[in-house]
Amino acid sequence: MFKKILIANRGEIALRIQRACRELGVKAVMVYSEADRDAKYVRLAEEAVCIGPAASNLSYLNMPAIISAAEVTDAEAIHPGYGFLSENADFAERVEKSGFQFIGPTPESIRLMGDKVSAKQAMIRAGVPCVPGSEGELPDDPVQVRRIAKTVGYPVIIKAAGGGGGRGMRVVHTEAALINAVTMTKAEAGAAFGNPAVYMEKFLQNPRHIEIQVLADTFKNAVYLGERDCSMQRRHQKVLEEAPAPGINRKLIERIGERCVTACKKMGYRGAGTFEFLYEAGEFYFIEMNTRVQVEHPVTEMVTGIDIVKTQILVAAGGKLPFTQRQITINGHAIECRINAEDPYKFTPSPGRITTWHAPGGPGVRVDSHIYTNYFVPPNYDSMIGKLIVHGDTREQALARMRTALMETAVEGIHTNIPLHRELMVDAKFMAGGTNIHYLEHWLEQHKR
Ligand code: MV4
Repeated sequence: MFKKILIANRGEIALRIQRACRELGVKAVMVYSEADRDAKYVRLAEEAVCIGPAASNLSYLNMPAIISAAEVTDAEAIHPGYGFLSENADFAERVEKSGFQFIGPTPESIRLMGDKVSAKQAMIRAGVPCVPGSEGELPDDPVQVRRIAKTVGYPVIIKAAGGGGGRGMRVVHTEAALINAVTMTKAEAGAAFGNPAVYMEKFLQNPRHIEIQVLADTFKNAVYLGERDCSMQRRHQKVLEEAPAPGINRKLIERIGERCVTACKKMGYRGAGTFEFLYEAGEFYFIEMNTRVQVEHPVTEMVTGIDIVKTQILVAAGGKLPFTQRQITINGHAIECRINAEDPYKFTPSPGRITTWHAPGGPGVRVDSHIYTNYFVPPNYDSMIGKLIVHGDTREQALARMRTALMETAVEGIHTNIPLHRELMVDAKFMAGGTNIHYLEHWLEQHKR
């Protein structure tokens, strides 16, 4: 095991990784920006290095500053968390060229999955079901593009190879609108991602967003830890997640999970990863793979009892996965509500000083947050200030526990989206389970105030 690792992130995930380090007996070096110097996890750390001013591009995205911090503190490995540099293949490469272990997959895996066209091709080769569409990048010839769209069938969606997470895509309903949409998406993709390549898929109208968590070691062992339902989202920002996904056939999930495992083994995948699928009419369609630990990893931890962050560190240190697929079982149900510093209905950010913080508790309640009374939420970063996770024997019990936990939670001094979560937990359609990716946006439209 490593003696010391550097945590190249901030906020709740920095604290989450620090906790995993303590359990493993690994020393953690925290890096922080000037805006985060008072953070509790920085104060609690044995070592902390300021890497620059508040602006992310000068601190948490500053590769030389982070690598220098690892050098001066004699850390052996770097955990990137999520966001920031976590899926930057060049960073992973620079970390390893500087003699540190990157706690994540190889730069090659990150690059392969970062290009959504090569990712899809790798999945097709591994037998992972994908959305029907162009096999690879769209050609320049408009005649061929029209022919592909005709075969796929309208509506289609044009997506940038360099995009992902909802960036660089366009839905096309008619042949008349096709070529212009392709031209526009290519131009935007070239400007935004430095890669004008686009591909085409059948546009699924009412899917759910279901993702499969995997873990792999460097000895060709890989497992899947079941699925998460992340359909409750607004503008590609997940609002809450749960595991397992309500109403989906377990045998089908097992078959898809096995394909994900096969894909991991084929590409020599290492560490934690997530296969994102759209699920519609009883079928799974791969869309993207995330090569990092995700915000919503706790719901999987709660239903499997597996510590994903500890396992990331273990396999990065050259350890074997400490469990086999047969030993992994899904127990009960977990729900996570993301707590954001924002207006609950207008969604405008609400940074500032937290004057009161009362955390909930009781059986099956977990709080992943770095906040405290008198904490100042800086305006420079994402508005998520923590996550409230509950576990129950059944979905109904988890819902009941979440309602109680949300009732007990008090945040004063800033606005949060807790009132929105309180309403969603008593919404009849959400309570029934299985709402699709459009449900929350429609709900918000109807509950305008
Ligand atoms: C799609 C789709 C429908 N059909 N692809 C958006 C984020 C990116 N990861 C992929 N996205 C979508 N791809 C096909 N072929 C609908 C979406 C989509 C979506 C997907 C997951 C979660 C929320 C979403 C919200 C709008 C659109």
